Amino acid sequence: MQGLSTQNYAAGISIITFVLVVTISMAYYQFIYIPAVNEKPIVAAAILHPPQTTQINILPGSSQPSQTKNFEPKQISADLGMANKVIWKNTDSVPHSVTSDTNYNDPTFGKFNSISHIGLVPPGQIFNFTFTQAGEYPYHCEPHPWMTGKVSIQKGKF
Ligand SMILES: [Cu+2]
Repeated sequence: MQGLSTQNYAAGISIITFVLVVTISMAYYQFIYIPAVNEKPIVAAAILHPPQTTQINILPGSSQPSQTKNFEPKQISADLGMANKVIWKNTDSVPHSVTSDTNYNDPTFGKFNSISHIGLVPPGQIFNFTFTQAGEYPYHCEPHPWMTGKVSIQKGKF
């Protein structure tokens, strides 16, 4: 009798342990794993890696307030899935930033601010940012706030 009761006890513990493990696994999957996977939006490949890019040059002499031509072109427009990846090339001899006026945060690529990614853009270097949502994105240079520009992203076929 003693042996049987110990066996029943062990079987009971095993079943309870099994049920607990299954419950915890399911809870983890449903409440932790799935929300974490869904946190970043699913974005079309053409938007993440558009076939073309849009280039903006930071012109020599941009750090002079008297010079009105700095980000060139000052305003650009591009379609999602076409050329929504924008590249700023610093052709000046001093560092500049590309900083959102509105502190815009792209759901996939994060802050629209070169300082958050690479810091100031050194002379001869580039900063690129891929916009995954249609909208108007005014920006400026942090050390030289008279330097301003605007990116407009259109929905295109998306
Ligand atoms: Cu600047």
